[in-house]
Amino acid sequence: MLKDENRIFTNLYGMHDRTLAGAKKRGHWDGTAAIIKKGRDWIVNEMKTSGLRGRGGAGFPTGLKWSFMPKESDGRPAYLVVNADESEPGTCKDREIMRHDPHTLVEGCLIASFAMKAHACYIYIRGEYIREKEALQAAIDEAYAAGLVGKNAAKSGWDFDIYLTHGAGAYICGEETALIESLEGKKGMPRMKPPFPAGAGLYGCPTTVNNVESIAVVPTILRRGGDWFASMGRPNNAGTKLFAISGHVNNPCVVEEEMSISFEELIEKHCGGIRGGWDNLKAVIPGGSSVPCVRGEHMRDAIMDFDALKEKGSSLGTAAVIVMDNSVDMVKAIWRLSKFYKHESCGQCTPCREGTGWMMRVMARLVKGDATPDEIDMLLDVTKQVEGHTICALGDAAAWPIQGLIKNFRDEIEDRIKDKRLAGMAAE
Ligand code: L3W
Ligand code: SF4
Repeated sequence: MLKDENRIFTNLYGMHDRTLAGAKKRGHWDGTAAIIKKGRDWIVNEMKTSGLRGRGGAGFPTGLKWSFMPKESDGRPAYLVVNADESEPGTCKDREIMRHDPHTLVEGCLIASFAMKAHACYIYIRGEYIREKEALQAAIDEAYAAGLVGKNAAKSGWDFDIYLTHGAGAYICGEETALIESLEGKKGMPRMKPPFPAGAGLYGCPTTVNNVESIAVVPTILRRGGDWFASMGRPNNAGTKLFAISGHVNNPCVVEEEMSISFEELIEKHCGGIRGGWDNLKAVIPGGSSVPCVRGEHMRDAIMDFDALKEKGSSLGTAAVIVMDNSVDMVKAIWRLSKFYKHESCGQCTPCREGTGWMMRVMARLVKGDATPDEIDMLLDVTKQVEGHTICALGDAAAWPIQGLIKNFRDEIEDRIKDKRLAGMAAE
């Protein structure tokens, strides 16, 4: 359980002043120049010590990612790009940072950019985030007016500019290379990797793309030390984490907690329990819609971190915890997700373009019970043909929820096929 003194986001619920004056009162922008003057190697090493893993879904170690940026300049500028295109269904944690604690992000952008020799940072914010864009832009403007960014930012000797770019509502632009394409003014279509952005990213220049939460925690980690952050959670699963809990809990919320908190404690302490009690828990998608669901009875003792949820056959993803009670029609719920991925596929690679449509259509027939039992295995086989065979992770994201459904709720699909009355009810 997270102690109050270890909280990084002290204004997550907007109870305090989010302006620069309020942020400074809560300890932000304190000694920023002194941190920068400790130098790049110190910052990157401290980030490695912290054990911070990327908060955008993949959990890639942040310090390691920063260390991929070229040490010596070859004449190309370097860039930091912040992925604020928070679009994964269920995920609404970065939104709270940008609404209520935007200075944590602006200060983090300066320090992270310095560590990667970037004089410019681009924040790419989701098209639907209108108020969040206004709050973040206001924080950037305040930081410019106070000399915290711009020439000789925060009196650190480093010149630094920050630009906020508004997306247009495409989920795929949250994929880092599609985001870069969109920033360049092109259609948001993912690029093949490698090269990774650190080698050739924005305008072909060395670029690091990090999630909002990953960057917003940087100043506090460096003020308090990598060891402090690493002392929370478990080895390989360090620090504090924002969890966005939605669905059939009594009080859905976004909360900062210690990594590796148990699912039961997370739900009891912050959400007032499961709607109708624990016996009413049917399934949980623990990391945003892209990850497989887990049966309710297997979740109660679950540890909420990268390694433990992998052992449960799922993933921490973005820590968007979608709770479903016994009223949920699982087949229909997962069909709805397959419709989403079909809609958001950019269409440039065949297994995803054709596979998402194919999977959605078979799922629609399963909802109606209009299939034969052997088609369940055929559908599973198709998900395996899509998984790992596409340019970006959207193909995997479309395949995994269906794999989770078949693994955990095959009986429900079979019952629908056997008894069309159930399907009739589902179609209503
Ligand atoms: C250099 C290497 N860099 C990996 C970098 C890479 C990226 C990061 C993670 O997808 C997942 C996806 C969603 N040299 C490198 C390297 N990198 N190897 O590390 O890379 P990767 O490929 O593991 O993942 P990704 O392409 O970033 C992200 C899942 O997250 N997800 C969430 C999606 C939605 C949101 C949102 O709304 N905010 O994030 C949920 O599960 O399905 O699997 O930077 O360049 N050898
Ligand atoms: Fe586009 Fe899908 Fe291929 Fe990603 S996997 S590049 S979204 S078609």
